[in-house]
Amino acid sequence: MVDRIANIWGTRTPYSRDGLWPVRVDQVLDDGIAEGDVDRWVQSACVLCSNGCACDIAVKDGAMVGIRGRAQDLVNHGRLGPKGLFASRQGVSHKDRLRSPLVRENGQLVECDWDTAMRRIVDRSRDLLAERGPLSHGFYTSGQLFLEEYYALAVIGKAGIGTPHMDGNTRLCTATAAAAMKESFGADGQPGSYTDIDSCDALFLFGHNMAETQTVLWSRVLDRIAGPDRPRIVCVDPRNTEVARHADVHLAIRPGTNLALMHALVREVLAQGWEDAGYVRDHTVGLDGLRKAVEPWTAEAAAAVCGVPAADIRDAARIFGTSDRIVSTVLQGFYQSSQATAASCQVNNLHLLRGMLGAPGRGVLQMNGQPTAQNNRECGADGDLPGFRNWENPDHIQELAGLWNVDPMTIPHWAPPTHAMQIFRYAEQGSIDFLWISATNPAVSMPELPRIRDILAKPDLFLVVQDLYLTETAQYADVVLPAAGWGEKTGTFTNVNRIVHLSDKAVDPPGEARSDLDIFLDYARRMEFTTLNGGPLLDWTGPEDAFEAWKSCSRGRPCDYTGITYDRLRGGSGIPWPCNEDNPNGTDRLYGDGVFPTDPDYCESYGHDLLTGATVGAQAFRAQDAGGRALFKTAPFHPPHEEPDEDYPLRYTTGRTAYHFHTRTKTGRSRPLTDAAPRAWVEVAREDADRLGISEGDLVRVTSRRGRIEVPARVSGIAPGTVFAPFHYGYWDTGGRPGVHPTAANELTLTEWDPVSKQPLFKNAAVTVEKIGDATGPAPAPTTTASRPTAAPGTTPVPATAGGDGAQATETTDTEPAPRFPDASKNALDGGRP
Ligand SMILES: Nc1nc2c(c(=O)[nH]1)N[C@H]1C(S)=C(S)[C@@H](COP(=O)(O)OP(=O)(O)OC[C@H]3O[C@@H](n4cnc5c(=O)[nH]c(N)nc54)[C@H](O)[C@@H]3O)O[C@H]1N2
Ligand SMILES: Nc1nc2c(c(=O)[nH]1)N[C@H]1C(S)=C(S)[C@@H](COP(=O)(O)OP(=O)(O)OC[C@H]3O[C@@H](n4cnc5c(=O)[nH]c(N)nc54)[C@H](O)[C@@H]3O)O[C@H]1N2
Ligand code: SF4
Ligand SMILES: [Mo]
Repeated sequence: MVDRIANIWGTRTPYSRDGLWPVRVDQVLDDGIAEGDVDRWVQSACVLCSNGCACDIAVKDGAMVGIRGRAQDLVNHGRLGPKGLFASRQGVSHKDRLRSPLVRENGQLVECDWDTAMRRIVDRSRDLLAERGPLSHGFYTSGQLFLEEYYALAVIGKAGIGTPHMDGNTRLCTATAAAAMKESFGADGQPGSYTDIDSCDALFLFGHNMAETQTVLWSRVLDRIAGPDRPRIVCVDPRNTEVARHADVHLAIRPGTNLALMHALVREVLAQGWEDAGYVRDHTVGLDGLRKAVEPWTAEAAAAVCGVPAADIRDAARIFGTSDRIVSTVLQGFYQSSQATAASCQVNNLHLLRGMLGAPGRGVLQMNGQPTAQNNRECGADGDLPGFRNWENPDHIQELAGLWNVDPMTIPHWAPPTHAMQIFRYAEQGSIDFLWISATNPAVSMPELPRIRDILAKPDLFLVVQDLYLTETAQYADVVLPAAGWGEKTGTFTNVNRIVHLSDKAVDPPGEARSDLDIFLDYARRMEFTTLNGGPLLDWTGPEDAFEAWKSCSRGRPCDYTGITYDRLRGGSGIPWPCNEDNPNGTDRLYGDGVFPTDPDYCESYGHDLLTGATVGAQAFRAQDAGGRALFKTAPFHPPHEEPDEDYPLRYTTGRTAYHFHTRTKTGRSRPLTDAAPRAWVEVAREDADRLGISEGDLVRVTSRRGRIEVPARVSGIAPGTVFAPFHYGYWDTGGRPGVHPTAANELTLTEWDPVSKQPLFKNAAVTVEKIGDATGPAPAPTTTASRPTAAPGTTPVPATAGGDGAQATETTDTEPAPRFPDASKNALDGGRP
């Protein structure tokens, strides 16, 4: 047994370059349950991050009593991380679950039956459609539903109602991943694969604390590091994360300066002649523009802006310029920071310059965060059109209209789709009067919470909230719909490297709760949405129908699912798309042939100006004549809009800890995880703490122009001048609203977004920090992660977190041969390149 709270990544199973990552099956069963007691194991995958670890759920007497990783799956080779082990079941099996719908009566939410709740929604929907038309309706969904559910919602919104006001919390999450891939390659779709980690010589993590946020993927990296020929690691992050601790080069840059650093890296690669001239000539357009844009950015110039030594920037550039096989990952330190899309595209540019794409060990992972974010983007329950279709291409609209048998003019395409921040703006201004929120908790997760709370509380906004729990957001609703959660419904979802998993229903949902798919289908039926020949728009009876319908929609598009069936997903490993007649076993990595989806008739987007966000348009895009080649795109650097000044002298950034997921609706209901990270804190550098008279554990007030939080200080290894707050700590477990000591990181963040991806800037704000109370002990922050304390001179460090009895899991190694991608040889093509 291993304490998997203290030991987040479990026991090492080292392997060498081009080896197979060994199997290690991680398992927990409830106290008092032996393996022989389990009635059945039901196949699923974990929904507590985008890594998509495959698992089996142990069921006994109709309840979930344990979980184990699936040895045969390409993603995790049997492993699970702390959240998967200790929050999957605990997160949905809690007594707080919503068991029946609620409607507001005289200001109070009261229980009711489904008919009453749905009638209230449908009445309001019909009235508003008649009076004000489709633009009165907004839908704000998630990165945590299943593919089938998104596709249903997309068809309802786009073909039933015809509103452009649809988005997901994916806007807060990985809108920039999608945007960067569209700008560089012409369409969304992850180029790389996790198997590239097995083969790489160098691994660059750009604003990605993988050790805490994809713990099982980090185990894979740790196993390479422990092996005979470890890859070199470069970490770009202002905090001393576990990634940084293993890095050969740690660039602890100032938040908001990513693009300056990236310009310097690109410039150095070009200046040293490290680019692959043949690849660039054959497979890209736009090198001259790129060269010109980065010209001023010497390592010294970037060092001055980023606050790191020029020599370190050169070292990082040398590793990129001279390694044979390089993998890069990009996540929120880039996506939620200043100039997000431009900075993320520079990562693509580095790979294009060196031809580091589409071969083993050579790949980019523009990461996802949420387990099913990818599916929202594919299915179009966000601002995208289903199947990565281009809203500016009339033929693509016509295709969808044909598929759904509706008038093409119903499908919104006359202007760019409305992004989440704009949906809330319209609700604030009153043009959106009907807002349906599913599987997301904006009262904690959106920027500038005082404003978000005011919007949600508006009396004339009709608010529907569909969730597992009575969240901070649900407390503002007019109608609350109780949803079935993970393990209680069937559906599919797709992880970072395009691997599709099936999650089968293991147990019944509590009380009257119904799956999100059932709820959406019920709404569609009651609204009597029809096709052109008068039949029902959605005649699906369950998830498999929805999946089959989605397959037709995906046919011929980059995310082609036509070769996948529920049956094929049962029993073995998940399958990476595209999976079709040409690729019956799926596709491990994209772009091995150097052909990109930039054909103007096929591409998902004609792109944007990366500085302003202005759309390029069909004509100008065609004039670039990319036709199958990738695009070098960039923008000039500009500093974040809110920079430190005299009143607010520190840079404020936010993010995650290994032990919690988002607003803690699941992990906050798991004892081992809450014990490991019970309450909020803020991380302050030793230098700043000493200057401000702050000691470990002191209560401090962090103030921005928008609000304040009051939390204990952790004196940590963060870059001086920067403070960090985890964004997990809302108010559901402390009375519902911010009390005397507010804790939610988003009290302080600002209403601003990237011009291209429209992703909000959660990672740059200016704040001031002051001590308001003496410590009663160390800050309640984990000591096993980036938040580990630095000991003050002459004091003893705070002891490491240990989980205790509740946190034990078994690890079984060498039970089975490690899985390998079936067409490894086909996909391992080097295309003649060395
Ligand atoms: N344990 C856990 N795992 C999760 C989640 C969770 O809530 N908890 N959520 C999942 C989801 S939805 C997502 S999106 C991912 C997010 O995964 P990550 O992106 O890895 O997580 P974050 O902590 O948001 O941010 C990563 C790092 O960015 C750094 N950073 C801050 N500002 C800047 C900057 O300006 N530049 C650079 N280069 N770095 C900066 C922070 O110090 C932080 O360490 O995690 C997924 N996995
Ligand atoms: N300051 C700051 N803010 C951030 C971030 C940051 O780094 N810093 N990160 C941003 C990012 S990347 C993300 S992804 C967001 C996450 O922000 P949210 O999406 O608001 O966070 P969650 O707590 O995951 O909310 C998901 C909700 O869905 C419910 N739920 C779970 N499963 C189901 C289901 O099957 N059906 C239904 N109907 N409901 C379900 C859960 O109970 C929960 O209430 O936060 C963003 N906000
Ligand atoms: S790494 Fe992510 S998907 Fe895997 S077990 Fe942990 S939370 Fe779940
Ligand atoms: Mo996310």
